[in-house]
Amino acid sequence: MRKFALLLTALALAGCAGSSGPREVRVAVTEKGFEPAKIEVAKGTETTLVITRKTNATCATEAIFQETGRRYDLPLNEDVRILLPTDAPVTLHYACGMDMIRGEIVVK
Ligand SMILES: [Cu+2]
Repeated sequence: MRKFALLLTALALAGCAGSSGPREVRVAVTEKGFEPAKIEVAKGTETTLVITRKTNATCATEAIFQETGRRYDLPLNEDVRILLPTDAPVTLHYACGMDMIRGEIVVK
């Protein structure tokens, strides 16, 4: 979490080549589940969710999104990129195939 904040700061300081391309938010799959389990995203900002599974120790080898009905395989140590619908306020719920390990994205 702290590392992420520092990265954002670094990008801001670098004046980063601007707002080309979608913003990225990252979620890791660890022994604790989806981390962070809850993410807030600004409405109207094109945002890509990047999920990276970093453990074989849980059953979260896929993510199923309740609101969109989409299912994504999560291969170990590979970034899975998902463009989020951000045009309207919504809470997107996603979970492993058994609906045991859960996460959510709040667009507001
Ligand atoms: Cu599960």
